[in-house]
Amino acid sequence: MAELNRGTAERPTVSRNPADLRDVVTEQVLSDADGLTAAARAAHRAQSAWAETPAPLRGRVAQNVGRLVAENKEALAALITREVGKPYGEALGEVQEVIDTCDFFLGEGRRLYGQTVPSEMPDKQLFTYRKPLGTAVIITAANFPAAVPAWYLVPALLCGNTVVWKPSESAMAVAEALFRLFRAGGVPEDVLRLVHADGETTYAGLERALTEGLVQKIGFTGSTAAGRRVSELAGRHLQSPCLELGGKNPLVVTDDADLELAVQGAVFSGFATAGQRCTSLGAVIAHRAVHDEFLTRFSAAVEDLVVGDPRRDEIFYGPLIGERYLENFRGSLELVRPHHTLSGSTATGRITSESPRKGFIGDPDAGVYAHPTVVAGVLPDDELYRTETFGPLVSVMAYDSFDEAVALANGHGYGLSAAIYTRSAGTAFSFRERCTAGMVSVNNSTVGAEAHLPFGGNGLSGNGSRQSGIWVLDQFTSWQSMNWDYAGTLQRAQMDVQDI
Ligand code: UN1
Repeated sequence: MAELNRGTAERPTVSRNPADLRDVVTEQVLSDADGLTAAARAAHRAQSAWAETPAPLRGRVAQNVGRLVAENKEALAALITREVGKPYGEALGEVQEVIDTCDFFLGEGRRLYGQTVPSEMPDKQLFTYRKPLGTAVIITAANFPAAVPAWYLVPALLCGNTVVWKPSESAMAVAEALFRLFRAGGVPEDVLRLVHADGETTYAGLERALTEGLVQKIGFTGSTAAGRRVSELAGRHLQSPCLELGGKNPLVVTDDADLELAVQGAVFSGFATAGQRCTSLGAVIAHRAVHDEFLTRFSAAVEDLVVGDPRRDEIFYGPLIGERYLENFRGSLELVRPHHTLSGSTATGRITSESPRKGFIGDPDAGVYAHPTVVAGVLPDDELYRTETFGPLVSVMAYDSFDEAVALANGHGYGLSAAIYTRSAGTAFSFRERCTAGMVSVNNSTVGAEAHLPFGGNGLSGNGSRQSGIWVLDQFTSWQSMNWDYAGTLQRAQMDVQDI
């Protein structure tokens, strides 16, 4: 991997408002590889003092951060809307998710429980302790520029790790704002370092930092391809990263489903955040008996969606995060085949004044807006079936037997989120059991996971690591056991155990 050693020089870069590309939201200097390694070195040096800070005090820092984020909720949400085009209502929800994460972990500072464990022998005590790992490098994406970083940062810091955070270049202003709130909440300098860098520089700086023993954990949210590289890099240093990658999340509609509810769930799953969630709906898998009716109602609901200026309450979704995301969406449209029925989109996928959309609010030419698209007639051999589209595009497929529905729900290789709409409890439980996704919803959308449940996927969606809730503690601590023998004579495990 020769390119890993390249590392470009420091240079300024801007992030733009995707609803108005003339609006420069922030200009920041991108670090070179040495800058990232230096940040890891500083964080590494600060780690033992932070680990010695009593955990309840680290919990209080989480409490402070949560309070400050709550006090700045509207401003932070408005910045998310401006920088990544997320509708303001959704952006408020995202900031709430940061607050919820702080709420959850502030109490954990007073727990971080270990265990007392019975011994095979008398006069001997066994204990377990959670130990921080050291320094974590956290690399995050632009679609959830505040909530997903908080999922990593809050527990990593609470557990006594120091952190270098490398946010997306499309969300640098939100990162700066959130970073300032962490610092104001009492996170000392060097305990949390913020570094802006491009992808190649990040790999190069990270590889050096790993080689120097400065980094003990990588947390990565982004594409499966990039996650694979991160994983290979970490693996060479015998580390297992926390990965949150792509999805091709299915939504099964059975023949006994409440079709209206299923339509609402599919619309929200597929088109909220313009389909740019890792949990966004990839394909509806509808029983053939209800397929046509579902498709008619779903297409009509999608046709009625209002797209436009993300600051306006009336819109369902705003622009894509940036121009690169529109390019990616156009690539997805190239996967449409003659046997598919395409509705909604145009050849370019882009909403402009020349390729308008009824109900559009705002200036379509100023921003990067994409048409909502439904592709019917998708078959398991189609590339579209197994490709994450990360934009407002939903495939619709038909199934005949439950076995076939399960096979289609699992067969693309991703395993993040899945939903089933059914009135039968047995069908729902059986789907849960046979589905390989890390998260399953019944009569609810594939998106919208709550901040205190384990979040994460399997297969192409990740390596089984989980974020959120209590489970994330296992990502940022390792278990240390202690045995304490007070017999006064040598007691040999296995050998001196009395039989009964
Ligand atoms: C993501 O898309 O990376 O479940 C995270 C949800 C949100 C988080 C999504 N709570 O939709």
